Amino acid sequence: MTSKTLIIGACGQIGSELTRALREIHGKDQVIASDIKESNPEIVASGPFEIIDAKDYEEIKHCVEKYNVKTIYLMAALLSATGEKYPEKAWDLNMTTLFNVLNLAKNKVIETVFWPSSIAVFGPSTPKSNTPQHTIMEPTTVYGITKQVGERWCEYYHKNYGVDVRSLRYPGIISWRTKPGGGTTDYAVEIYHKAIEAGSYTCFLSENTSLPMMYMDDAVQATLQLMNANSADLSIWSSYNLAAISFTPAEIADSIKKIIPDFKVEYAPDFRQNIADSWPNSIDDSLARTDWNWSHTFNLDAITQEMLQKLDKKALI
Ligand code: AKB
Repeated sequence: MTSKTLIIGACGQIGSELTRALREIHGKDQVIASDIKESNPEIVASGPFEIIDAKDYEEIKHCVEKYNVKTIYLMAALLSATGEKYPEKAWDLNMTTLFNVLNLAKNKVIETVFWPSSIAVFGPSTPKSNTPQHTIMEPTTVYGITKQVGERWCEYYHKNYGVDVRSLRYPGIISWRTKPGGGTTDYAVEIYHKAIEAGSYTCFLSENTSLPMMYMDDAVQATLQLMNANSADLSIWSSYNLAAISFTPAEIADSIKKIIPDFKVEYAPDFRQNIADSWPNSIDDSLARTDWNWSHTFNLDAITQEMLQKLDKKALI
């Protein structure tokens, strides 16, 4: 039996796209999708799917043994905004699932792990522009704390137990197929949906809040590139800085207005403004670019064109 890949959190925004991409590359039966419930009918129908509570080590192990899984992508997490509403739940989910997967690798049940980190590892004392890989990290959100601590554990498991765990500090990810849930950068997806559905949007961040962002196709590409890289070429075993573009809500609105001239945006910042203000506005990802040849493709106008075109088609189906 050939070795397989398991995606935990396969119904979510990034997990669903990774499942789709990996199934296209390796064949649908090579990639096992799993989640706590069947919330993405397309993913459930497009190959093997298992309900797994990733907080339960034995449940993951059972699935791994059933399918001969050697690689796990752990994409389940509570994000920054939801994490602030349920701090203990965020800590429990984000850390327990990470330990379960790291321990499966430590115990040689699996060989390789991908675990996403985030720009949320940074905080108000971090240099805001062109934020370096190694810098002050004092995150103020529970989500950011779990990502920062998780990075330390990834590096610890690599150095002390030889675990091959790879990670990226994702910026805000923009995609049309599956909506994000519970993040601070979600506005940059919502705005496209509302532009098509209503011609107007009330943004929960202020107009000049600049944040690092990336189109989903670039994020999937980066993830697969890192996972395919030769381990000898990797200099970071905590999590790589990763960047594409940065923009503000006003800039994304202007980009949309080039295609929908009557589009209207209002600004009503809420608790997520504080979170956004604590994060960098641009990221230095030169190590990713030199270690494994990362480069992004999509700029803001290219993202806007794709998003509006795809969402418009989706609305018509
Ligand atoms: C969030 O906004 O919480 C996430 C992230 C930047 O990790 N999209």
